[in-house]
Amino acid sequence: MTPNLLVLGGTSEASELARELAARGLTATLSYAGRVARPRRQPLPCRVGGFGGADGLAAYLRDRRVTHVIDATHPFAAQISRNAVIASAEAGVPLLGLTRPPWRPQEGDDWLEVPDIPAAVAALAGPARRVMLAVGRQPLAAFAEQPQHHYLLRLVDEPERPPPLPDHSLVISRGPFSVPEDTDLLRRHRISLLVAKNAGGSGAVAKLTAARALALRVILVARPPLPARREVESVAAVCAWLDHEASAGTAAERGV
Ligand code: 3Y8
Ligand code: NAP
Repeated sequence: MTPNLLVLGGTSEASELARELAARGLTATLSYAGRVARPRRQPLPCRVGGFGGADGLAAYLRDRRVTHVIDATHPFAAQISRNAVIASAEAGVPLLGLTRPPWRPQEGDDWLEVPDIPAAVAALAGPARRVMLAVGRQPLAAFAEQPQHHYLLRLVDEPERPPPLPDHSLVISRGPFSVPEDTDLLRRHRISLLVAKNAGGSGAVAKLTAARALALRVILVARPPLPARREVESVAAVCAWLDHEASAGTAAERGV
């Protein structure tokens, strides 16, 4: 059975996997939700937009005769990951998650770990401070509950309407980010508190390294729970799984 892979993308790991699959000449499609105006160019054919829930994704897998799904989406993209578990089971297509471990506190870190965005908002109660929100665009509205702060917002695209925070400044920048640029950003904006998601990985860790060096407090939002599924943490492990699948498939075709 010739592999026909679907990679659910939107992360540095997905881009690294796309390069490896293209180098191997494998038939694969990279899928984006369509959250940003100009997603990174990829060496694989891309599709952009939702599937229409788990049923829509199952239909896509059947109609396109997808042989394997690799969920390389972000740890906070819980809905698509839940849909992928349901749809791959419904369509009888093997699923593998490609993820990264959460960041763990190191010597010198001053972290307040909270379970979700509402808890991060609640933790901002108190006198006005200069706060960097490095959580993207989607969760911003929740922080309107704490309007007393000056917020530094980092977004991928210019927002269509001003964020609902009375006192804010905007930085339009997509990662991956570097420690020097994040240190300079925090210093220039006199930030005293950073809010971030525990995304893990290398693409967004610079701000935490910078915060440690500047002895800034970090409110770190824990990732949402994901359904049980087979998971790996490297592109090499994905390729090993695909090689195993291929040899198992060949053996089955030979009836051994
Ligand atoms: C559309 C596709 C690559 C992938 C790069 C990674 C690294 C840079 C760091 C900060 C944190 C944040 C945000 C972030 C990072 C990588 C990775 C990562 C965080 C792109 C991309 C898409 C998105 C969607 C976007 C979200 C937003 C989140 C910005 C491409 C650039 C904050 C997550 O405006 C919006 O609607 C933005 C939405 C989901 C979170 C949010 O809730 O707003 N990512 N990010 C994907 C799609 O359409 O399917 O253009 O490459 C991908 C990347 N973003 O190949 O180089 O792997 O983690 N993305 C967070 O971690 O908190 C920025 O500012 O420090
Ligand atoms: P989400 O909340 O888990 O998913 C919401 C809906 O968006 C899904 O049900 C699906 O729509 C669609 N969708 C999400 N990812 C998709 C993909 N890769 N391909 C096709 N459809 C997708 O997703 P999210 O948190 O908004 O993340 C969206 C994208 O941004 C993902 O690619 C993710 O990897 C990337 N990203 C997210 C974050 C983050 O902080 N959440 C950070 C970095 C990158 P249907 O139900 O219609 O199928």
